[in-house]
Amino acid sequence: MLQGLGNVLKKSIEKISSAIFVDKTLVESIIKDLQRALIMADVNIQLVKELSEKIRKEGEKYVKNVEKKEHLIKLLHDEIQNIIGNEKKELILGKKDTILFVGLYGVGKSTTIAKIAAWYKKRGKNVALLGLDVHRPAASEQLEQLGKKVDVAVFIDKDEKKAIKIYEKYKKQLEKYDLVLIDSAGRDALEESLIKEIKDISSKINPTHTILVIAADIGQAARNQAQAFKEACNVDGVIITRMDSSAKAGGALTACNEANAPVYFIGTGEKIQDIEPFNPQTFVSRLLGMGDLESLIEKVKSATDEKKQKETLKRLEEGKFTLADFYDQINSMQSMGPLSKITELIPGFGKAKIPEELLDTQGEKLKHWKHAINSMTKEEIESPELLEKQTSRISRIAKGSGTSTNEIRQLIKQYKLIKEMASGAGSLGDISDPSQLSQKQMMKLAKKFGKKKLMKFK
Ligand SMILES: Nc1nc2c(ncn2[C@@H]2O[C@H](COP(=O)(O)OP(=O)(O)O)[C@@H](O)[C@H]2O)c(=O)[nH]1
Ligand SMILES: [Mg+2]
Repeated sequence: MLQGLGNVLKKSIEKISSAIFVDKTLVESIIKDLQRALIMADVNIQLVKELSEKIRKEGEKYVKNVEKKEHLIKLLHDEIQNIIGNEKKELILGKKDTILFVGLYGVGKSTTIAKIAAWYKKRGKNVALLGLDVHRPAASEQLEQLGKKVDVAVFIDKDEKKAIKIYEKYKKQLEKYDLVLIDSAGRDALEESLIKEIKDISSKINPTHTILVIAADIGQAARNQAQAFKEACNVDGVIITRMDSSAKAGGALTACNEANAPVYFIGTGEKIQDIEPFNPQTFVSRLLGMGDLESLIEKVKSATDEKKQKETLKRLEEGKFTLADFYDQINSMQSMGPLSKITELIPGFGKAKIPEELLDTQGEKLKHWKHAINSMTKEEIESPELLEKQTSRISRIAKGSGTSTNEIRQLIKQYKLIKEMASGAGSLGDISDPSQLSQKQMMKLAKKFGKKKLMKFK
C-alpha cells in the first residue's frame, strides 16, 4: 500500500546516504521525486507545495555539511509525518459499547463491521451485529453471512423498512452484549436524505462511538466527506478501507488528518483478518523503509563515515581514486541493509503486489560488484584501465567471481564516472573539504556532469 510513495521515500534515503555530500541538487532532486509521488497518491497540491517549501528551506541548512545527512533524513521523515498525522488516536472502548458505522454504498462498511467484530471477539468481547441498512434488499442477508463467518450474533429484520423500528425491536436483547456494531444505510452520494436518516438514527440510538467508513479510492475527497459526516452525526473516527488496492491512499490519509478525523483502523484486503489499527508513526517509518527513525538514523550515521568521505574526496581530487575506494563506497551502501527485507515490514505490501524487484537487483548488483573486485589482482584494482585494454582479464574475473562480463563493464563504467568527476573537481581547485565548496563551484560541477549522479547505482 502506498507503494509508489514508499519506494520514492526509500530511494530518497538511499540517495542521501550514498551521496558524498549533501548539495542543493540532491535536495532538489528529492523534492522533485517526492512531489511527483505525493501527487500520484492524490495528496492535496497545496499540502505538497508547503511540504516542498519546508524541505527546501530547511534542507538548505544542511547543504555543504557532510555530517548533517541524518538531519536531512529526519526532516524528510518529519514532514511526511506532519501531513499523515503525528498522533495515534485509538478507539477506546468501555464495558459496553454501541458503535454506529456510517458511510456511502460500497465502501466496505459491512465487511469492515465483520472485521471489527472478529477483532474484538478475539480480544474477549461478546459481540453482536445489528443490520439497519434497510434500503438494499441484500444488505441484511450479507450481514447475516458475515456474522456467521466470524461467529457472532446477528440481528436483522428483512421485512422491516424502518431502521429505527428494527433497533427498538432488538434493543432489549442487545443489552446483554458488550459490543454492538450497527450497520446503517448508505447512499450513492452524500445527500440530504442520507444525512437526515443518519442524524435520526444517531439521536435515537445515541451510540458510544460513530465511525465513518471510507474507501481509500476517494483520495483527498475524504476531507469533505469526513467534515460533512462529522457535522451530521458526531463522527469520532474513521476507518479507511482498500488501503491495499488504491493508489490514492496518501490523499485519503492526509485528508483525514486535515479534517481532524482520526483514523482508527485501516482495511488492507478483503479477508476478515485484513485490518489493522492505524498508527501514523509506525506507518510513516515503514513507508520510509525502516523500523523506526532512531535505527534509521543510526544506520545512516554508520554508513557515512565522515572522515572516510573526506579522504575519498581527497583521493578523487588527486586522481588516486581506485576500485578499492569504490569498494568502500559499495560497502557503505550495503550497510543500509537489504531493501527487499524492509518491504516485508510494510503492511499489506507482500500480499498486494510483488515487492519492487529493482530494490532486490540493486542489492544483488552491489554484491556482484564486490565479488568481482575481490577476484581482481592488486594491479587491476589500482589501475582498472588495464581491464579495458585487455578484455581477457574481464572474462577471467567474471569466471572467477561468478558474475557476468556485462556486470563488470557496468562496474567499470560507474567507477569511471566518478573518476571523471574527480578531474572536473580538480579543475575547480581544492575540494578536500566538501563543506568549503562554494555554490559557484557546485554549480560548475553540476553543469559539467549534467544529469549524471555521482553514485547512481541503477
Ligand atoms: N481490497 C479490499 N477490498 C475491500 C476492503 N474492504 C472491503 N472490501 C471490498 O469492498 C466491497 C464492498 O464491501 P461491502 O462491505 O459490501 O460495502 P458496503 O456497501 O459499504 O457495506 C466488497 O467486495 C469487499 O470485499 C479492503 O480493505 N480491501
Ligand atoms: Mg453493506
